[in-house]
Amino acid sequence: MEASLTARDRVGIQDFVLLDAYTSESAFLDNLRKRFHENLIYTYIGTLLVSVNPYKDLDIYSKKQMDTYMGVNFFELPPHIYALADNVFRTMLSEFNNHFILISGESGAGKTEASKKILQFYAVSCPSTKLLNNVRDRLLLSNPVLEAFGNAKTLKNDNSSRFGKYMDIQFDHRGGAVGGHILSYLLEKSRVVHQNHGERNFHIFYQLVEGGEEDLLRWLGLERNCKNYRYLVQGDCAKVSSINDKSDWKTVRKAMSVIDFGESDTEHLFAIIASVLHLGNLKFDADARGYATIKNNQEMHWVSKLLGIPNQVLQQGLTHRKIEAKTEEVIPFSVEHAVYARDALAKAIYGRTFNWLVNKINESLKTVTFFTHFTILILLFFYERKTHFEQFCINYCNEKLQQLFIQLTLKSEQEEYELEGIEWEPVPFFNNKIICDLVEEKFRGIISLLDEECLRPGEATDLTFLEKMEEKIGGHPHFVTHKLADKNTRKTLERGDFRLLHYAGEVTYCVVGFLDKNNDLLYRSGKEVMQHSKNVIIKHCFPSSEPDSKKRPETVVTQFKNSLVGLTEILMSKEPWYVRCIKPNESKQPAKFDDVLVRHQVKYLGLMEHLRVRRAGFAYRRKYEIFLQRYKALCPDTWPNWKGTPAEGVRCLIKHLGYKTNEYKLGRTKIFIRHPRTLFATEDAFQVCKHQLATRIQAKYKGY
Ligand code: AOV
Repeated sequence: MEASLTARDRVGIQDFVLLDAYTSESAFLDNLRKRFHENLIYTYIGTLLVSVNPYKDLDIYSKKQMDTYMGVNFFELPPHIYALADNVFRTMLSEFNNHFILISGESGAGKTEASKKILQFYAVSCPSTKLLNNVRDRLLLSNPVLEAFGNAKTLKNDNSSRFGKYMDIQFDHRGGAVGGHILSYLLEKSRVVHQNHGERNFHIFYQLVEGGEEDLLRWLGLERNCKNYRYLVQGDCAKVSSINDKSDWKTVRKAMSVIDFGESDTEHLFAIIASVLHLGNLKFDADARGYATIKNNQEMHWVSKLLGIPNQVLQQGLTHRKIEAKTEEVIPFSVEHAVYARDALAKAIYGRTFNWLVNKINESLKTVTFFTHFTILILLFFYERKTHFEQFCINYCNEKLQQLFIQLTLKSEQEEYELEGIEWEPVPFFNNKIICDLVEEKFRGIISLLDEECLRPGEATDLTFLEKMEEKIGGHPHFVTHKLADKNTRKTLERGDFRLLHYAGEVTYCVVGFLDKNNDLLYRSGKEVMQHSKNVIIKHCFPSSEPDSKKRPETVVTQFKNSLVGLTEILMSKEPWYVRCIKPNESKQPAKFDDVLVRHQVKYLGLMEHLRVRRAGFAYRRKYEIFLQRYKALCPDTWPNWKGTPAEGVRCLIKHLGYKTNEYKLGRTKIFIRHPRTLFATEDAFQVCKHQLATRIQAKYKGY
């Protein structure tokens, strides 16, 4: 609780629930800005933590700070990520139930940092034994490895996670970490073969080329110059001032050895990474009939050597495809097709190797027994003005999680009221089911329509998909295209665009690439070629028992939808905690608070909605003993010691303070206060009283 009115004016209020004009977005923003300028980057909405990226190192993450937050009541200290971490941990231990922490926010807002802070806090606060320390080290060290393979420099963030992940940590009954599990989803594979200007490929490629030992590079046929590799230079920024690839390489190698990567695994893994670079340099010529032939045999030699696939087999696979007819036919590729197949193969190899890597880490984190666990869930979040297929998937995911979040929050509020024997007052809120249905409904949702189009190869195109949507869902209030729009809206849409009105605002999607990315086609012959590999990882990633491609594999969006359904089911069974990260400006600068940018995030993170739900009815609630302990000095009957029950003490106290009957309710274990001003008046009186007491004590002992 802030010390006095003036302090409250200066540093704002540490819990938005206590904001007087709580429904106004401007008041919300004012409070956030005020605190940000005082380096107070954390603010609560009840138990939800809002965090604004300071873009500078603050002295708030020391061991001393961790100790301060350990075992202390949530609201007694200034808001902090440690307070949240500690509270989850203690609730888990006392109630023996499972929890999840959902961290969301746009790229560069501080999600990854927040998750690392939570892990570091547990590393220090959990009980330690040799075995537990082992698990803890592995949990911490899996991070640099995952980041090397799954993160990249983007325009928004020099170390941006290009995959979604959730991490499960398992504890024994005393709270020792006994194991973990990581699940990754939707790695942005397209980055392997293409990067926008100012962006890079995944870190590991640069680390290997810059930091790899001489012997290793010679064995992999690589030169120490990123500029020589087509897959590394499309963004024209192989070198980044904030990144030291050489020393990162050392960190990653060391981490890999701790988490059980043997010599052979490591060799095979780097052979794959190098083979992707060589693959990217493959060029094709057209022969007399216009068919593709490989131009640079040297590169071909390296790919073949590193993947352990006979040169002939590989060449055939890269320039021809098998088609399914009565007799198996092989048709040669045009140069354009061959380039497409080469890139598809590079993406598939990298994507599957990444999954292998995650599994490998999981093996090293496996436990035999565990009692309780919680999940730290980090959501991938892209927000760009005009977005593509991947963002469509992500935004759909956000939409689903918003739905889950409203359900869970309302549910827990309602349960608390019932538990306390207080009448529940219904809360009006925006139900985003209508948008979820628009995307996922069977037969007529966008996903169904997209999958349907993907079943018509050769006939369907991105544009026929757009037309199909116009025909089937054209009348939907949350969907619009250039053709359907009114005159004004039309100006803001191009012909190949469609726009969805998400709960968080409008997003325009460019339809180009939807079919292709959803199919994620890897020509059958490409897959078969990989099955010849002697590289153990590739062998594992492309098993020969893979369902025949005659049977259609699930499309990307359907796989994603199914994993999301699984995820929501898991989350429904756990207790939720939220961290919402906000990016204060686009230029990664400290002390710069861009109102428009922040306002926008407050909106699409659903913060006002959350506040409304959380504020429904009563802004403040506290256990009787805690409330009495703090304010008992304000009433002569409760000071210095109250002999009765805490509930009776509070009753006596508020009678003395003159609380109006419609201002509060008394539940079974807690007092509920409707308006913050009531509480503030009490708090201010307490501050005055405390001051008077201190003066009196000082005066009394002056002569001693
Ligand atoms: P993200 O996880 O939300 O983006 P990060 O956690 O990587 O964002 O944060 C981006 C950068 O902001 C970090 O590299 C730090 O420099 C800085 N930063 C974030 N949080 C803090 C903090 N609490 N204190 C100091 N600096 C911070 V992405 O992975 O792109 O969605 O995919």
